Amino acid sequence: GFELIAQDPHLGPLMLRSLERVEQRLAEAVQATDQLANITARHLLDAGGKRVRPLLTLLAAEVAGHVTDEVIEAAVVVELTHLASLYHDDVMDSAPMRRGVETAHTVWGNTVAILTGDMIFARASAMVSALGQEPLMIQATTFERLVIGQLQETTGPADGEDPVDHYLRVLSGKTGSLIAASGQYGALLGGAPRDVVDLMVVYGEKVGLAFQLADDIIDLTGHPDVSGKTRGTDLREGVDTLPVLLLRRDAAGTDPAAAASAQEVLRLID
Ligand code: GRG
Repeated sequence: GFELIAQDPHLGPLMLRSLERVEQRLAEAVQATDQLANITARHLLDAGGKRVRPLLTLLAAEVAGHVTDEVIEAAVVVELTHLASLYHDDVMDSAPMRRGVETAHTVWGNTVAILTGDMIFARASAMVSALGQEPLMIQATTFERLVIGQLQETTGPADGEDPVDHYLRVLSGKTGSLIAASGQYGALLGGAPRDVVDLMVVYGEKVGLAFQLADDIIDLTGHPDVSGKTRGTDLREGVDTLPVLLLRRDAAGTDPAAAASAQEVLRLID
């Protein structure tokens, strides 16, 4: 996908230029008055990341109309929100590595990591408030959905709920919501008609699903040198991602060959 966009004679240079502006604004946005916060907030930002969400905001804006200064600000808001959630997520998952570096809580402890996430989230809120009432509402809804998705992952399926349905519900909250918001901001601020802005929610959910599936498979099979993360964090934390849930379903199913091979893999995992 990235390569296709980069090769496009109009979109390629425009996206590269716009992403450079986003990067510049991100660096400014994490500057803090406190000496330690200044270091901890840059820690994960400087470590890399694909910037998928800002790219989606920029693309949605360009398709809808134009990449304006407000669109750049919104692209910064989605990456800041993502960044804040990563600081918190790594504490909750006790993850040792992210983006190829030690996680903030490993270096400075849980309290500093959580407060760093809070500060970055506050910066995102301040920036989005300058974009108007509707972006503010999108931000509030997205934050709530992120938090609820994360909470539901912790609490597990409701009574009688199919584990795969629960997985998809969690995923929609913790990954789909922000990807959907990234498209919504871009379409809205780029000048798209209402139905296109609303369609971004549907689109974001689908991209979020594809994205999280890839992330889950990387957790199982990815090489740390490529993914920047240690392998098997979900398994160690007892989080059953979709590949494992489908194995469990096969293992208990009626097809003997599928059940036997699923049971064999599960023996290695459990
Ligand atoms: C403080 C905003 C805030 C939220 C608190 C912790 C939490 C609630 C939500 C967790 C949401 C979360 C971290 C979901 C995982 C999403 C995911 C697929 C992350 C990986 O995204 P990539 O691949 O990472 O885009 P890079 O490093 O490339 O940016």
